[in-house]
Amino acid sequence: MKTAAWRPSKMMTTTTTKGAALARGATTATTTLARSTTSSSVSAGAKGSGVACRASGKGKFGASAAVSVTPASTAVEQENEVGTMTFTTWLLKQEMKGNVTNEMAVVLNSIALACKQISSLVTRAGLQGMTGLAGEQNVQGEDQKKLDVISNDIFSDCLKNCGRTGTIASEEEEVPIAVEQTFSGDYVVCFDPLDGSSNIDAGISVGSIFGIFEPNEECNLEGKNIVTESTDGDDLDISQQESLLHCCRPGKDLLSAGYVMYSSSTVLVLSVGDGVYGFTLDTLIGDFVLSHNNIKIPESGKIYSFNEGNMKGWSDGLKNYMDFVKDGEKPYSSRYIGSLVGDFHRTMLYGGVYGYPGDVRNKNGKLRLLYECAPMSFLAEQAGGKGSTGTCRVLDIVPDQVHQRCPLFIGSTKEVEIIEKFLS
Ligand code: FDP
Repeated sequence: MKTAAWRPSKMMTTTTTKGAALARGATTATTTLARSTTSSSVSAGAKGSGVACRASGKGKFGASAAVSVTPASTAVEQENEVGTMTFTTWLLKQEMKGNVTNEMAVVLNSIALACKQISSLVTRAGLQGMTGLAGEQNVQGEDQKKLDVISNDIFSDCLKNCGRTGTIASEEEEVPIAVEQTFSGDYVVCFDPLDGSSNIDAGISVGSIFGIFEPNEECNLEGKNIVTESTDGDDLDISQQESLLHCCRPGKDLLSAGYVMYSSSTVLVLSVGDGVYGFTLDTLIGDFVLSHNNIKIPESGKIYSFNEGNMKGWSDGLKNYMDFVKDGEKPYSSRYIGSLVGDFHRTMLYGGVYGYPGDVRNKNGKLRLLYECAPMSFLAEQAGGKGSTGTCRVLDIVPDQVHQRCPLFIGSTKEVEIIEKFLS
């Protein structure tokens, strides 16, 4: 692929940088990009028909999407893309490689749009009276912050309005929702719109996390081990049960997963099943720009990230591990923000291990499988690391509840394996 073919045309730059383009939704941006690419190098699916490029399997899509793709960029060309390639352009490139459908690109663009809006709110929360509690509790019995509620609305609206999302499941909603506005694609998106929100009022990093599945074609409830009532004990109707079935899938079925960290900069990190890429929000142009090319977690790293205040309730094996990391000539360093996205992002870049174990009171710990542990484990594996419950691979767990919790040890492969040994 000649680099020139990928340079944003004037038209693309205008479309993706104007705030108005954001409000109009991701569809416009994607189709404009598709049109501005040399037609000889784009398959029918990538040109925006949205039909030829239907999902056909995990992480890779129909051969039609890849038919006329030219050879991969050289390492040097990829390096040149850092700091210049926008997220939308990158998505188009993934489409041409056959890694995403046209429809999936629209969904991902709508998530990027939601996260830009949330980023802006997080930055100004202290000035605009958006700190503090909303006065309600979410389904997990946790106090909802005002920004939790607003972020959930933004995330849900963007996903619904893009017309390519069939089912959404949010940390803030009791049951998954079937999206009426869906036009095609019907992707299933599980998300936590604002993770780590207990940190907001202190201005500490928070984040959004998401995972995307194909719609479950075998959405037949018969014989499926699915809960038929909500956490409040209300019966779920058939549509709600089907939505649940769409979401209750093992992480290994994810097509894409990612997070956005709202910190000193806003960073979108995601995988579409072909490595992990990071994009930093350039607030001057209002767009995410490639900043982390093909992230790989260091194989080992002497940083451990646990809430040691909970140690009293941990297993003996884990207590022994805590002694191990403090032992020896060069003990490990302890780093714990208490905000999963921030702690995981550091682990991705510097190596080490993040853990939220079960304890005597909560044997599955605190973190939620579908929109915390599974997406992060998908990213960890894509970056050459590991996500484990201590005894098994997180991505193999098939949930039977949307808000199911799971112990998590994640990060550098060697470090996670050391913990597994202590726990075996
Ligand atoms: P929060 O409660 O602030 O939303 O699962 C949510 C989470 O934050 C994670 O982001 C964070 O890693 C963890 O909880 C922190 O839990 P502890 O306060 O128990 O350490």
